[in-house]
Amino acid sequence: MINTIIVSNRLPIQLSIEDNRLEANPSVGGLATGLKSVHQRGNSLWIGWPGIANDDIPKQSQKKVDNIIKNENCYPVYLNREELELFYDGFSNKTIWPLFHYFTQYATFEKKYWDAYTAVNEKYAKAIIKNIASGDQLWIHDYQLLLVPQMVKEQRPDVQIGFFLHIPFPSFEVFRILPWRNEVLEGMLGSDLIGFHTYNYERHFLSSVRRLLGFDINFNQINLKNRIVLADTFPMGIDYNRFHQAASAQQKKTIKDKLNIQQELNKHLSLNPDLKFVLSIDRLDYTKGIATRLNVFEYFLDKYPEYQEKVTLIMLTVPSRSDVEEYQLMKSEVDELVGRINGKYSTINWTPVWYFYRSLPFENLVDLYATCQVALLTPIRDGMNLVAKEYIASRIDKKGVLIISEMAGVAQEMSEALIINPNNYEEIADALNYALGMPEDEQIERNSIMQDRLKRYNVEKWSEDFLRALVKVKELKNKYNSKKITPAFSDKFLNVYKKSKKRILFLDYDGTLVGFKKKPEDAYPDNELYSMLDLLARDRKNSLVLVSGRDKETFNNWFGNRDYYLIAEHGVWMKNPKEEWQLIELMQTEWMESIKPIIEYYIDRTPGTFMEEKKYSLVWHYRKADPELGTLRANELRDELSSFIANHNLEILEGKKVIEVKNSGFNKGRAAVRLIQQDSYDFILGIGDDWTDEYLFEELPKEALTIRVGLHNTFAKYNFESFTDVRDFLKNLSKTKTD
Ligand code: GDG
Repeated sequence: MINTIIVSNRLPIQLSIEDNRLEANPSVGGLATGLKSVHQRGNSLWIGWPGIANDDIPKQSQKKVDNIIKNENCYPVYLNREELELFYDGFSNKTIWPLFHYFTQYATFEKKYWDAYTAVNEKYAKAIIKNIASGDQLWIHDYQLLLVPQMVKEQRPDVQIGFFLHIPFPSFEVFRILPWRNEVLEGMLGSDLIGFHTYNYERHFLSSVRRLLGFDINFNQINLKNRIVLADTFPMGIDYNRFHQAASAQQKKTIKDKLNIQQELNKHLSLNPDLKFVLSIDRLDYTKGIATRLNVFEYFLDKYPEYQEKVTLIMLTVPSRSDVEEYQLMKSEVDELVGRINGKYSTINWTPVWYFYRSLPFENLVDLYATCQVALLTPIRDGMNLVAKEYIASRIDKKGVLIISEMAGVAQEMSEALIINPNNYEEIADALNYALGMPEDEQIERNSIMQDRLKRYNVEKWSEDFLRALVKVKELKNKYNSKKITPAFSDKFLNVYKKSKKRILFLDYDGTLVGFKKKPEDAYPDNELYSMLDLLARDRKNSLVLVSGRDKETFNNWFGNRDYYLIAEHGVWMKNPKEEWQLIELMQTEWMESIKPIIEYYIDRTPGTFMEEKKYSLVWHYRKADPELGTLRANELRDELSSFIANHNLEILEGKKVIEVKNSGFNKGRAAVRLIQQDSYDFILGIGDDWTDEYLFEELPKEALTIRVGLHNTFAKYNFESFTDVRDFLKNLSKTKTD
């Protein structure tokens, strides 16, 4: 049975010591509530911090604490006060949280916070290693644990690791501010699957990976040297039935059984039947836009005075991070604003804002959701915002209006809500006015669509989807791994090589024998490579062929005096050892004058790109360009060229960060076949790294040993991870004493 190990900063139970008594309560918050259902399904262990500093746990209570945690199928990571201050209040909440929510002015960058963050992430990784068994699935959550995936992967490469980020991933321009940006990305890339609430967060993440670490990205697949990581979007759902059924049960209660808050609300409604309630619920956090919301409410009462004495804003604000200075300042600001608005407008029968600064039991929350005609949720930034979903789920009669900020992830899914810009007073005031007057059938129509979706894509479905995708990544990995050359395979090939009598070795150059450099001319051969190739070429049983798209002049400078066969410009030119170059394909060149201006136009518009003019082809290089602009322009250029090439017997080759236009009908494969036909060989090897080498793999006879460098879909039979593997392999071949 596959076990799922959930890891989050906090456990779903929150321990505290009240009057010397140990209390255990369920944790509040989106993540804890959301994942509870996954955890309750069984076969799951939850690793996290139990909510109390270990210096505060009395010695005599330790056993009891351990037992409570164990009974909940949890495993504790105990943290002391200092760790909590530096790791949690510090790096997590004073660095990552503000930065990822675009509040750069609040982000602090302190080395001591970073060091503590790294050390505490190590602690979590250790706890995971201790508990994990082969075949288990690991699901790590959120911004406090960004380094854990890599820490675990290094020790347990066999374990499938999923990571989900519950907050936004900011745009590259904001993320790059972080001094430890590369370490954070590398930490996350220890995962096999990385999930985000919205496509925008995923896009920003991929863009940072591309720009900062330079990995190749194919759609949402990141090709690391030896692994593949997938990034994907999984908008988190809620436990729809729990809210819907609770709301329905509350509604059925007799008046005297109803909870106190509900009785109070009902009392007000009976005294003032026209009174409408607008609800807002959030943790007290600067990202939630609470002060702005109050200011807008004041503006609304001025702009639409007819609503005075008719609308009350019920504001439930849950205390949060009250040790952090920004939060204390915000609390004072909100207190003051509520006081000012109530002071300005209150009448004997009406208070404009009811302000609760505490957390309420679940049933009260549901009562508020079910009773308030409007939910006004205006975060400045919010990863998702589950309150919006919970509000809609709790509307038994399908009435009620949701006003939601476009800056919350949830707005991407709930397009039937009234969507506002949280900084636009006018728009919010007007939306509130519209919501309060919205005809009931319109409310029902909007909410029915949203309810259906929430019911379908609930939290269970969300977690199933994520975990299923994690299994899929494993299948993808297996597909690539099955082609990976293991030491045992390598020995087998060496043996065949040793026994063979006549061999031909086709080796691509760039990316296969040497790594990529920003300027193509810098990727020249080193002495080690020369000696190895010389050794191979000296063996009288070998024909060593370097086959490349490179221009003939460069190839001649580097290898012209060696005893190698050379194929240049994708098979236009060929040179036998000690002979002159021969043109093996007759080529037209008139087309070049028409293509050059097109490429030049792209060079002017794309900084960092340049043209390489070969005798029979033109190449546009964009390796040094901004990666996203480069890819975009490459697509545009390809489109623009396609209409031209069709009429001129030309073709476009797309290599690694290059677009090459050449005459059609010749390629590396054809050139190779020409050589093979001249003799009979009992060992044929072809190694290449990009798709122009696919011609070679396709054309070589079936019995050939074909190897592609990097993890790609390929005609080749095997894979090497990088050019260093090719070198190791060839080194072994070159040292093999043959009979
Ligand atoms: C992060 C992201 C993302 C609130 N007050 C009370 C209470 N709650 C519950 C709500 C809801 C949860 O807390 C709040 O969920 P949010 O989605 O607003 O956000 P966060 O917990 O801050 O967390 C956020 C989320 O992760 C999930 O990925 O949506 O963007 O910041 O479930 O019901 N529950 C009770 N009493 C309260 O007073 N019982």
